[in-house]
Amino acid sequence: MTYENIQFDVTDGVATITLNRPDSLNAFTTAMIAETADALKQCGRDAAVRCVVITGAGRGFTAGQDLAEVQGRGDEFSIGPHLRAGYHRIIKGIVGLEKPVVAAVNGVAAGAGVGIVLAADIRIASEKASLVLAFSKIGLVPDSGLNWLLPRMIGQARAYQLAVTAERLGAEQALAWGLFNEVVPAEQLAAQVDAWAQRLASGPSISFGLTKRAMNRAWSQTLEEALDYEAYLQDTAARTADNKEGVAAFLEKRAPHYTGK
Ligand code: LHQ
Repeated sequence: MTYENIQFDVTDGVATITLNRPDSLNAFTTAMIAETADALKQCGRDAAVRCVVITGAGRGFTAGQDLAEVQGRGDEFSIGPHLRAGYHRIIKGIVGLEKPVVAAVNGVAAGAGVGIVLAADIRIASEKASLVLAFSKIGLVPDSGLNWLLPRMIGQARAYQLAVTAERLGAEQALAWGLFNEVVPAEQLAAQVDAWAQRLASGPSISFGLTKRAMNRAWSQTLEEALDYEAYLQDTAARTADNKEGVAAFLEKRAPHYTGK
C-alpha cells in the first residue's frame, strides 16, 4: 500500500508512523485510517522492527475523526462499520503488537486520537500536548477503546468527568494522573523520544513483547491464571538468546548486547 496521509520510516530497528494531515491537525480520513492500520501490520511482520513510534506532523497529534469527511458523506456514512473496519484495527494493532509502541504526543489529541495515545505502551508528551474527549461536544460517546482504557487508568469518576465535560486535559495534569510517562519542553520531544526508541529497540525484544502480552492478558485473568501464564511465558523467555546474553553480561560485568532473539 502506498501512503499519502502518513509517513512511514524504519531506521535502526525503530519504525516511525507520522500522521500527516497537519492542516486539519491530522484528523483521520478513511484513507488515513487504512494506511495507519496497514503500517502497524507491517511493523508486526517485519522482524527488523523492534520498537514503534507514533507521532503527528505539525502542531497536533491528531484531532480524531475528520468531521468534514463524515458530513460530506451524509446519510451514507455509518459509524458502527466505520469503527469496526477502521479504528478498531488501529487500536488492536497497537495493543496486540508484541513490540513496544511509543506515542510521541506533540500536541492536541482529540476523540479517537486519545484512544490511540492510550493504546500505546509508553507516552512521551510535549508540554504543549493535551487530551480532549471531544465526543460529547458532538453528541457521541467515547469510542476507540476509551471506555475500556480510561477508567482503568484514572478511575471512573475522572474518566466520566473528562467524557461529559470534553474539557482539555493539559500535559501536566495528564502526567500527574499517570496518562503520560514524561512531559518535556516541545523542543526536546524529538530527542527524548529518540532516546526512548533506541533504548527499546536495542533491548531484549522478546522479553518486552511477552511482558506486554502478559500485562494485557492479566486484566481478564484471576491471580491463579496470571501466575500460571507468567510461568509459561517465563519458560519461553528463558529459551531466548537474549536471556543467555543478559545473564552472561551480568556475570562478566559488561553491558549486554541484545539481538532481539
Ligand atoms: C478538523 C478537525 C476534525 C476536521 C480540527 N475534523 N477538521 C469515529 C467515527 C465516526 C464519526 C465520529 O467520530 C469518531 C471518533 C472521533 O474521533 S469523534 C471526535 C472527532 N473530533 C473532534 O470532535 C475534535 C474537533 N476539533 C476540535 O475540537 C479542535 O479542533 C481541537 C480541540 C482538536 C483543537 O483546537 P484548536 O487548537 O483551537 O484548533 P482548531 O479548532 O483551530 O483546528 C485547526 C484546524 O483543524 C481547523 O481548520 P481551519 O481550516 O479553520 O484552520 C479545524 O477545522 C481543523 N480540524 N479538528 N476533527
